[in-house]
Amino acid sequence: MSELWCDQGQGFHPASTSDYLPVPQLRDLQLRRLKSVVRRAYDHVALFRQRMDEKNLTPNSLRSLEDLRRLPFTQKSDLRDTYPFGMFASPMQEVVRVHASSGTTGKPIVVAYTREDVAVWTSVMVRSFAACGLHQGDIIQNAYGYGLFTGGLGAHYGAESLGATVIPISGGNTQRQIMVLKDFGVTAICCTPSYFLHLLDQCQALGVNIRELPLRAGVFGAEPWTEAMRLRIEAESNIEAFDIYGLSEIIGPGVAIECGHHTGLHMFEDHFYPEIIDLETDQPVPDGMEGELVLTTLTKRGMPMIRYRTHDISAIIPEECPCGRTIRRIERIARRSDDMLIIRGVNMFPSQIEAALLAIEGTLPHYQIILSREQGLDQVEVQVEVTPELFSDRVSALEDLQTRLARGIENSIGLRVAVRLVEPHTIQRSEGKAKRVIDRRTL
Ligand code: DLL
Repeated sequence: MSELWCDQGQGFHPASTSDYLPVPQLRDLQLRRLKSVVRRAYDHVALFRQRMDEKNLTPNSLRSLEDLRRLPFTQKSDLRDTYPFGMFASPMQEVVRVHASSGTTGKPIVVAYTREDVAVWTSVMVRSFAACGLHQGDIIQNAYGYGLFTGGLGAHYGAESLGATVIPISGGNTQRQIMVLKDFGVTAICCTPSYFLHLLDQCQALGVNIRELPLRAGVFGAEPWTEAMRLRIEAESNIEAFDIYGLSEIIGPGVAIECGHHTGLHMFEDHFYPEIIDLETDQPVPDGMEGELVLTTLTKRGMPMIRYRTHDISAIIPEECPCGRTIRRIERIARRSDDMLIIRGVNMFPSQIEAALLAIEGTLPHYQIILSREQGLDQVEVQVEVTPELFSDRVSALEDLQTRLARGIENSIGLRVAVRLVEPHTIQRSEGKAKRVIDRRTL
């Protein structure tokens, strides 16, 4: 990893040579790294070796980047099935950090970083911030959550290494966020786009004119958002809004980022190799066509991921970007091919709510999850039918059930939700697949 740092008159700026490598050199580098990461996964991850053996493949089968398509996919369920550490390729002594993210059931998926992985992660976050025009002298309010979620620490290390001043405020406590935004001369903010909309609403309610503050950039990600949201954010706050993409399984934030042209997200493909596969056939599609994004980590040591199915829908943009970066762009991610929901930046699956409901007696397996947005904040209501016996019971029994369900769901997904108990047969039945989720979130 050779990151060139040079003084461009505004403090130290990462010139990020890796963003501008001549394409043949980049492909060479990718192939060399791919061979080495496949070897590492084969030697140290039993599940990967077994899948390769089943296909009669060895790391030596890989001669070109195109050969990648012959390799087996990795799925989120593989991480769940080998919970907690089964996909690690490094001994625990070399793992300096773990993070975790929601799986489809009660258990999270766990990801590992060696010291080298943290350094790579930091470098791609530095390159991300630089693509947003940030540098030493910027004051970055980092409102991504710190903890098992990768957002907080990922952005933190990157911002610090950039030479900027980081305010590690983490998520939540909107009044304090606004006070800091106002009083600390913040020039950039990192948070989910929906939380920023909430901040805008609250600024207005508190009579704070955000347009008069030095804030000039927002680095928004961890959930899908739209061009309409960007337009509203930029018009109301007079900042430039950048889309940042990433996922725990691959590294966290910093897999791809928009540059100032805002025409897709540049993938740091010297570290993460993208493929797009057809949703029906699972076969790679040509550049420009939409499909599921599949990612291979080229340099990860702690937990390499080979052909990881993100379930995020995107396309590779074949045209060169006017910014001159040679790393390719992907289309912004607007939807997924599975039923994962992202609520206030937290990932969850309806199956997690279902499991929490089924664990408690008195409910019927009929429920619906209703998502809405109030003052920019996602709200979740879980409507659940209760048994006829319970419904004719005392009010206190119903209240008690409601509390237990809310607690069970919160334990499972880590978010407080409103639970509404409804009479048997009130939730609309569907003739085919049950419609479990009604998403009324707009803007
Ligand atoms: O959300 C990492 C992250 C943190 C990215 C902060 C950006 C900023 P996970 O919690 O593992 O990791 O969730 C990953 O979130 O597969 C997408 O479905 C979704 N996602 C992340 N960024 C974007 C984005 C972090 N910019 C999952 N646009 C991914 C759309 C996004 N969806």
